[in-house]
Amino acid sequence: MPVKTVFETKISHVSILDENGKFDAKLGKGVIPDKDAVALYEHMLTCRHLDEVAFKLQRSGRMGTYPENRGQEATSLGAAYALDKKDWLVPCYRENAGLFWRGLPIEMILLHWMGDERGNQIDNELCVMPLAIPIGTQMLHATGLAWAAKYRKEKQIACTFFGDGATSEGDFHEAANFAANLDIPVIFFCQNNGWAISVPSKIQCSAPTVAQRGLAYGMDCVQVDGNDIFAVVKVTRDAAKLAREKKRPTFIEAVTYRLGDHTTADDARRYRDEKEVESWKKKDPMLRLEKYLREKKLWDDKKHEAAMAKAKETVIAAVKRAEEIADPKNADFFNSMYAELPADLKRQRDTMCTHSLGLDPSQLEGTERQAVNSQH
Ligand SMILES: Cc1ncc(C[n+]2csc(CCOP(=O)(O)OP(=O)(O)O)c2C)c(N)n1
Ligand SMILES: [Mg+2]
Repeated sequence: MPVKTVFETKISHVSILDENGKFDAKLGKGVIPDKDAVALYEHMLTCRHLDEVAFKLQRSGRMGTYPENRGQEATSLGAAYALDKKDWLVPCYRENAGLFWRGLPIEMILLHWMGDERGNQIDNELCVMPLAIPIGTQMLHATGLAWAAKYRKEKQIACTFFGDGATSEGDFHEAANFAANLDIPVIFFCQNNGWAISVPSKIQCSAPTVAQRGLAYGMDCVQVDGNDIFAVVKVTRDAAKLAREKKRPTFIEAVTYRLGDHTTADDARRYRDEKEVESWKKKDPMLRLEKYLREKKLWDDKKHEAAMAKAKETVIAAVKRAEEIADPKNADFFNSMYAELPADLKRQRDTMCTHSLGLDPSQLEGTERQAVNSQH
């Protein structure tokens, strides 16, 4: 019995606007109309300015940890632009551009990183899930949301964002297996930014592409230049069509780079070569889009100045709104946890006697409890 090949495959890499500003007219035809390209660039300017401001807020003690998005703006933005307003966006924590495009108010993200849970209480109409800090959990949530939509015979699909590192989590493999085998209309959008904090993606995944991790589960897989918003829009549209019409999941690997530190709690100079960062600065998604717009006479210095002024105004106003919201009460963190609070937690809330405040509620009895009650 001769040895025969039972399976062979290839992974396509899609690029339309390359790092030198060269545009593939055939592949890129009609992907983003001029007016929208300008709006998307203006949006990126605001997001990048927010990064600068958030960094300063953290350094001056006005915000907790913050993860810069710098360099990755084209990924979530391209995807959010390509999807329908009713499709679920299920993020991790570096998708500001896509979430704001959908309509999430900037102050919600600021509140989140200021440690205020109300930043996660997102208007249901936006179809945006709260940021997921535990790596990988959101892929299961997205699969469940898309499964529910299919069950209800709705057109809605889900798109979940995660990093290269997250594809090593069990949650990814469970979600991918479930989605592929049960025909679930979900897009797995991986942002391969080269690093999972200090772990390079080459160590994280020894296969030549991260995309092929999805292949193992039998779903369509594609790699895209994640710093090329045209290509991101195209592959997301294709994936959305497949999800809507055939109820099939797609794995998109968007190759990008985080130009900043992992978060404000990190110093990337300790583990990565400055030369690598410099080489990626040349591939910045904003640089090439700006070049494209200028060549088409859709952008000039005057427009840039006006857009920057507007971006600054927008960000300052959002910071003001976030900082003006009164601090939450201690008891509030019990309120959004359960539909009906269990008796022991209710007792903790009502007496404000909790382990997290350094008080042991089990030690609290009779008159002592009344004393604590009267203090609050
Ligand atoms: C379950 C879990 N394990 C570990 C961490 C700590 N942690 C935070 S970010 C991160 C790296 C994630 O890398 P990647 O998925 O590539 O995302 P990136 O930040 O590069 O976008 C880790 C290990 C966490 N938040 N959750
Ligand atoms: Mg990463």
